[in-house]
Order: sequence, then C-alpha cells, then structure tokens
Amino acid sequence: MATQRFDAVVVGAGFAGLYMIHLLRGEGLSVKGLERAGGVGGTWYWNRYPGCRCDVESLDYSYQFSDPLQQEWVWTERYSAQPEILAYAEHVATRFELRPLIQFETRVTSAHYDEHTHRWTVATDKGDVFDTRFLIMATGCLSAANTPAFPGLRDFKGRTFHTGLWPQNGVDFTGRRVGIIGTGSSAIQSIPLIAAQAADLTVFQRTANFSVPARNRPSDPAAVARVKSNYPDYRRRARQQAAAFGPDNPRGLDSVLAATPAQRQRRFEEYWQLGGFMFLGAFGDLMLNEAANAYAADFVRSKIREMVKDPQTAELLSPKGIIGCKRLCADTHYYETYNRANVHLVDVSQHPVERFTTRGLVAGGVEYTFDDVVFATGFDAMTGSLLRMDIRGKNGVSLNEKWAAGPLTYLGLMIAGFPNLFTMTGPGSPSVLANMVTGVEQHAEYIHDVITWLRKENANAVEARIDAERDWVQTVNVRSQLTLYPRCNSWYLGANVPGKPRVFMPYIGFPDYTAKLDDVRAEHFAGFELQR
Ligand code: N01
Repeated sequence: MATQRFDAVVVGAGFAGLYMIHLLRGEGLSVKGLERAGGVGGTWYWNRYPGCRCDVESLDYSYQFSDPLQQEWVWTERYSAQPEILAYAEHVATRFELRPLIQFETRVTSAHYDEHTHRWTVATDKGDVFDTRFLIMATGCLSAANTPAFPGLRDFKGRTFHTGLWPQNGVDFTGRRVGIIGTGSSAIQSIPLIAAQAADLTVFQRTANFSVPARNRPSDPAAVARVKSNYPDYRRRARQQAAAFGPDNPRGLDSVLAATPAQRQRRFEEYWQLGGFMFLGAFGDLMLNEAANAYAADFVRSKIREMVKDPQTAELLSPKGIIGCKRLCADTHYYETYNRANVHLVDVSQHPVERFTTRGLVAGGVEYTFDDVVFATGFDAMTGSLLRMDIRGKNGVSLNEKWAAGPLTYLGLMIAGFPNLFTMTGPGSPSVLANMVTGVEQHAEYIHDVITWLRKENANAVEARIDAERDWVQTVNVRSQLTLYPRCNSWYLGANVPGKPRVFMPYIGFPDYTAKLDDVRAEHFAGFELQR
C-alpha cells in the first residue's frame, strides 16, 4: 500500500480524538484519524454492558468548546447512560463533519520516529502506512481491556464477555447461569441488571469495593435552564474544582475529626442522600487523613449492613480499606441485589480463581459451572493502550523500554526522546481524577497551541526536555504522597495488572495543573524545546 502523508495523525476517535481532529483541521493541517472501533465514541463505544452510565453528571460530562452545541444538546438524565453518551459523540462527529477524516476499524500497530526527517511512520493492522509530522495519541486511559490469563480459559465451552469489549447488539442472559469476575465500577453497575435477567448469577469477589447510591433521575428542567442561562460561567467555576465538575455541589470544608458523633452522622446521611461522588465531599479531610477517612468508611459499612439481609454476605461485601482510594463506585441497587435468591457471592480473596474448565471455573478447589462468564476485570489503565503499540522514538528507543519502571512524561503531554508525539490525558495529567471531557478539551487546546508555536517559529519538531520531565514526574509523585491515594492496590497505581510497575499515574488537582500549563505557556513553553 502506498504511504499516505499527513501533517497530523490522531489515534482514537473518542472525545479526545474528535476534538483534536476538529482543532487541527481548523488550523489548516491535513489530519487523519485512526480508530480501531467501527464508530466514534471511544470508551462509550466499547462499554455497552447493561447498566453502563457515567458517574459525572451530564451537564458537566460534555464538551464546552462550542456554546451552540452545549445549548442545543438535551441530556435526559442526571447521569447519562452509555447509549445517550454514544449518541452525543455521534452527533458531534456529524455536526462538525469529522467522520470523513477518520478511518475506522483500523488499529495502529507501530509508530517509529525518524530524527532526520522529524517525522513519524505509522503502520496499521490493515497494512496502511502513514507518514506524519505530528502524532497525537488520543487512545484513552481505560481502553486496554485486562483479561487475566486464567489457565484453561480456551477450554471453556460457554460464552465469555469483557465489560469493556461488550457486543454491539447486547447480550441476552435470560434463563442462563452466569458467573461474573470482579467487583469494580463495571461489575457494580451491571450486576443488578444481569441478576434481574439471568436464571442465576455468581459473583467472584477478590476485593470488596465501596459504592454509594448514584441516585440517578430524570434531568431537572429548572436546574438545566439555570446552568444553560450562563453555561460559560458554570464551566469556568467547574474548572476551579479539584476534579473539574460540580461547581454548585455542596462541600463540607471542615474536619470530620472536629464533629460530634451526631453531627457526623447527620452530615454523612445528608451527603449519602445527595448521591454519587458528592459523598466524599461531606467533610474537607476525608481523602487527606486516614482517621478522618475511617469515619466515612464506617458509615458506608453500616449502610451495607442495613441493605444486605444476610449478615455473612454483608460482611463479605464490606470493604476493609480506605474509601475513595480505589475509585469510588456509584450504583443503583447494587447491595440490595444480594438479597435476591438467584445471586451468590463467592469470596476469592484467599482462594483465587485457579483455572477454567470446559464447564466453568475452579476457585478454592470447587468447580462452578456456567453458561456464560463475564469478565469485569478492568483495564491496563493509562499506559496499556500506548504500550500495546510498538512506539519508537529517537535512536529507536521503544516506549516500553523508556517506561519500564513506570510512565515518564512532561505534563502528561509529551515524552522526552519522542518528539512531535503527544499523549492526550496521559499519565502525569489529572485525566482519570478529573472530568475527562474537560481534561481532553484542555489537552487538545494545549497541543494545538504547542503546534501553532512550533509552526510560527518555523521549527521541525518539539520535544519535552529530559530535566523538565524528571521534575514533573517528581512533582506528580510528591503530590500523590500527600494524599491517601497510594495506600491501596488500585489501577491508578497499576496494581491490578501483574508485573506492572507500581507508580501513581494521575496528577491530583485540576486547578493547579491548569495553573502550571498557563505558567509554561507564559514562559514560551518552558520545558519544551524546538528542533530546527
Ligand atoms: O475495573 P476495576 P472496572 N481474579 O479495575 C477484579 C471506570 N468506569 O472496569 O480489586 C479475581 O475497577 C478486581 O479485583 P481487585 C472507572 O474509572 C467508570 O470495574 O483487583 N478478580 C476488581 O474487582 C473505574 O474505576 C464507570 O482485587 C479479579 C475488578 O476485577 C474504571 O473504569 C463505570 C482478577 C476490576 O475492577 C475501571 O472499572 C465503569 C482476578 N484475577 C468503569 N483480576 C462509570 O462512569 C481483576 N479482578 C460509573
């Protein structure tokens, strides 16, 4: 196949890729989008499992770059379900005429940099070769599905599904005996719906997870009208929040340690009723201090005991550690589902899932037989989608070598030794700890600005300086150590994937990150260097 030449190749057509393509085309660059899926939407294309919905409210989890777009789109629920978010991504692709620039069902297999031409050669599984100056990885933080390598998996005669790679047309579990492995967000959302349909559902839980009721409901027209009457101001205030959403949400700034037992109980109850992530905003120190956090964790455990009738099951479902250390889950009737006669919980914390057989799986020496097994086993987060490609920078050094001890980036945007390669919401940026749509817009605009600067300066390439990268990685680490986040085996640390280096990957605090980007820009993109 003949090599095709572009100014920019954007890998991924989720929220990040769509806006990046739009911006670069607007700058007059020739742009090619490459997407492994059959359509746009990224994570919302793949995660079609029952119950899949966002845990950031719809009015926040949407683009802000176009006021007509944010005014015209109607979200029907407080927390949008996957089909509506996918429809929104499709609408954006249509409205901004992005599809003609994107090649679907095409997976990038390798990307190699040539320091003489300052260009990247990108190859795909379809045999295409692209020659591009800029390569932008809009590949998502949670898009490399993780299926543990259970022995015998291939022998299993039933159907298997991964929540993150769900079949396009859904799955009918009516009358079937289903097993599900995992109890993270995807499992917690899908279990109530699978249980309602299947004949029998067995949940294999390795670590109990904290979940709070989402309290999803239809959108409130008055609240929507209020936000839309001054959306730019709402967005501006949202960007000042630690996670870039919910500027009007109540937040307790005082310490739980200073509250009386009655005050604590009242406040936790009030925030529990609000639903979703707001619960962790009940007091100001819940994520900063282990003793403070324990009060919130105890409160949720007491709720689990109220909701789950069988005391032994309630005990197994009660998480032991720090609430919010692993990503907090938001559910609709998750715990109550265990009161159903057709739902069984198997604790695999001490006796892991050992292997699969033709009929099911073996855990703790017992064989469980199933028609279907669902893997709700998560993702090789933040780095997986990049490291599954063969990416090579200067001197042929591979990204796998460079990141052998954990990801190294400057601002989560660029990697020293990999000129003209940009990572959107990469490790070292707030990414998964903030509103992802706001994060991708911020990165798309910043990458656009860096490229505009390079072109104005008539340079051939831009690269993160190694010292800037080293300092930034250190900053990200130090910041995480000030919180409770590093104290559990979360995917933020890569702990869910055997052999992955244990490094806290996201940067905590959207407003400080924004301030840093602004400072860098004001100092003529300090830390980035141009090559001519
Ligand atoms: O994945 P997870 P997820 N044997 O990694 C278990 C976003 N998201 O897809 O905790 C047995 O959280 C594993 O056990 P353990 C959100 O950011 C958002 O659910 O490692 N079990 C865990 O229970 C979320 O955090 C939304 O001990 C095994 C589960 O599998 C992120 O995606 C909805 C195992 C994996 O949980 C990932 O969520 C869905 C093994 N060998 C997802 N290997 C919303 O917006 C793994 N597990 C609401």
